[in-house]
Amino acid sequence: MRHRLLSLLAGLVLGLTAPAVAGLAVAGPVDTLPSDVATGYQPPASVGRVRREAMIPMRDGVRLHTVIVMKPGARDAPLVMERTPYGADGASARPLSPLDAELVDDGYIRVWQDVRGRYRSEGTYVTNRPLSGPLNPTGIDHATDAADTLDWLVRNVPEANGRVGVIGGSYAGFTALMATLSGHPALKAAVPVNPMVDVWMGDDWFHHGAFRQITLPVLPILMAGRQGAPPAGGGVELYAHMLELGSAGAFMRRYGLDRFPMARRFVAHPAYDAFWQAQALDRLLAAHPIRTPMLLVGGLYDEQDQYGAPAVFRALAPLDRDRRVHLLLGPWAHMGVFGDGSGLGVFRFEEDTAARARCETIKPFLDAHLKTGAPSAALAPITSYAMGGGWRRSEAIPEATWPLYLRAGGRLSAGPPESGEPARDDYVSDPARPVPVIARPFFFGSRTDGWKTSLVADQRFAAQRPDVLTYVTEPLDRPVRIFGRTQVELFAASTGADADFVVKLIDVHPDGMDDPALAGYQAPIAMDIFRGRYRRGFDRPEPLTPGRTEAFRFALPMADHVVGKGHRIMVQIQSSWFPVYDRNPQTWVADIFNAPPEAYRKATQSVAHTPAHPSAVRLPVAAE
Ligand code: PG9
Repeated sequence: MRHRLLSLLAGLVLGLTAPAVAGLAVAGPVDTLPSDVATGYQPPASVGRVRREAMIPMRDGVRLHTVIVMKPGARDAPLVMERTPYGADGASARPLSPLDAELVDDGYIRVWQDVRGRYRSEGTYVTNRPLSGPLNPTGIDHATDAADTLDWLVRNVPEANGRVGVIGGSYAGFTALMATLSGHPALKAAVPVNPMVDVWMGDDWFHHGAFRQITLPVLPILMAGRQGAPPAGGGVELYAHMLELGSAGAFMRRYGLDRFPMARRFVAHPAYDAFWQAQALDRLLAAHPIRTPMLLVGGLYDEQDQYGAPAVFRALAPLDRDRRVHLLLGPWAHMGVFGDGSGLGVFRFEEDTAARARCETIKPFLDAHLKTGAPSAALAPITSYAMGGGWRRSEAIPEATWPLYLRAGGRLSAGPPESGEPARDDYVSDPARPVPVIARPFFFGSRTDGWKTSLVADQRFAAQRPDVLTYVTEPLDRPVRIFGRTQVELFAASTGADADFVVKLIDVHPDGMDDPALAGYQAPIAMDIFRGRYRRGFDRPEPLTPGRTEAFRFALPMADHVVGKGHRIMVQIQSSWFPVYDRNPQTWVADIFNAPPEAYRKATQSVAHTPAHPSAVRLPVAAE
C-alpha cells in the first residue's frame, strides 16, 4: 500500500512521465545523497537531431550531467538551458514539448542538465539548495553551477552563438531564477515558468502558514536518485485517507517521509522565520541588480505554484528602470503553458491560449534576446489572459481599492455595514468534517483527479454546507475586470484558540446561460487560506483569545477575471480546505504537524460586519 500510494500520487503532482516517477521507489538517504553516477542508461536517439552528452566540471570538481540537443547543421545558434531535478535524460528523450520542438527546429540548441546529486550528476542534492550565505556556507549554489555551466557551454559548443537563455517550470523555474543571480555575461534571457519562489508564503509547501500536505507524496521523487519500480495504477481517496491518518506528521510517518531532511525542516520551521525569509527568492532577487531580461510566466489557476511568478514581478517592477522584467499570465493550471491551453475544467476558450502565448510572447522574447540581441520594445510589462475577457496588455497591476463589504443577510455591497443591522454570522467548524477542496471524491492518483482543475471548480457544493458562509452582490450592471490581488480584511472571533480562514472570491454565472454547464456556476476568481495564529506576524504565532473579535488580513492570489454584466460577485468563508491543507486543530498546540487526535475540536467562528468591524474584500479593478 505504501509504495502504491506514493507512486500513484507522485506522477500526477508534477505531470511527470515514467522515467522521473520511476525514481520514487528508492528509499535512499537524502540531502546527503552520494553522487548518482552514470548508470549506463541510453535514451533513444531522436530522429533528425544531434544529441551530445557532457559531464561539465564545476568549480569544486563536481561534474554535472548535461544533454545537448540541436538539429543537424546548426550554426551561430542561440542556446536555451534548463536545470532540472527530474532527469535530463528523460526530459530530452521524450517527445519534445511543442515549444522545445519549435526552438530546435528553428536552430536553437536545447540543453538539459541534472542538478547536482540528481540522476547522472555528481555531488550532493539539497532540496531547494539556498543561495550561498547564512543558510548555505558551501559557496556552491544554483547560481554558481549555472555560471560554471555557461562558461563551459560557450567555450565547448562550437555551434553556439554565445547568447544563452534559461528556461524551466516549477522546480526548474526556481533554478532558472537562481541562474539570473549569477550575473553571467552570456546569460541574456530567463523564462521562469510557474517558479517556486516562496514555498512558505504561497507556493508548494505552505500558504500563509497552513501546510500543504498534498505536496508530501512528491518528496520521494525529489529526493531519490535512481530508477525503481514503475508506478501502479488506480487511486486512493485522499480525503478519507488523510482524515483517518489525522495529522500531516502522521502521514509522513505512515509513508516513511519523515526520513527526508526536507520533511523535518517543515516541522522545525512551521512559522515564517529567518529560515524561510532568507530563501524567499522574490526578496533575494530584489536585493540584487536586475541583469538578466526576464519573462516570468504564471498560471492563474496553478494548483502548485500560483504565488511565485507574480511575486517576483511585484518585487522587481519598482526597481526595473530598463524594463527588463515582464510577466505573462494565462488561464492555466501548473505547467499549463507548455501544453494545450484551449480549455480548463469546464471552461473552453476561443483559442489555444498556451499556443498563442508560446508563439506570440515566449518565442519572440527568446528570439529578440538570443538571436539578435535587439529586444523588441513591443512587449508590454504584463501580458495576461483575463478569464471571460481575453488577452490584455498592461503597464502595471492596479491597487486593491474597491471595497465590497460583508453585510447582514448574506449581502455583499459597496456600502459599509450600518449600525442596527444584525452584527455577525456564525458557523461551526468541525475538524471531523473538514470542507473539501473539490466535491468528493478527491482522487489524486488517476488522470481524472480533480486537483489539477480545483482552482476553477464550481463552488456550489461548498455554498450548500452549513459551515460555509456566503455573501453575494446584486447582478452587475456592467462588466468588471478584477486584475491583481484582492485584499481580505476579515473581522472574526472563534471559540477556539486557533482558526483557519479560507476566503474565496467567486464569479456567480447567471442562470439561463447558453452553455448549461455554466448556468449558475460559481467560478473561482481567487481563493486562499490563512492560519489565524499568524495574524500578528507570520513569524509570530499567537493563540487567539476565545470570543475576541480580531482582524485577519491577507491577500488573495493574483487574478485576472472579467465578471460579466448580469453576473454576481460572491465571497465564501470557511475554516478548512481539505485534504490539500492540513487541518487546524482549533485548540492551541505548538506543533500542528504532530497534533494528537484529542487536540482537534469543533469551534464556532463568528464573522463580524458592523461599523466597528467592517469585514470586507478590496478588489483591484482595472479600467476596461
Ligand atoms: N511544484 C513542484 C514541486 C512539488 C513538490 C515539491 C517541490 C516542487 C514541481 O513541479 O517541481
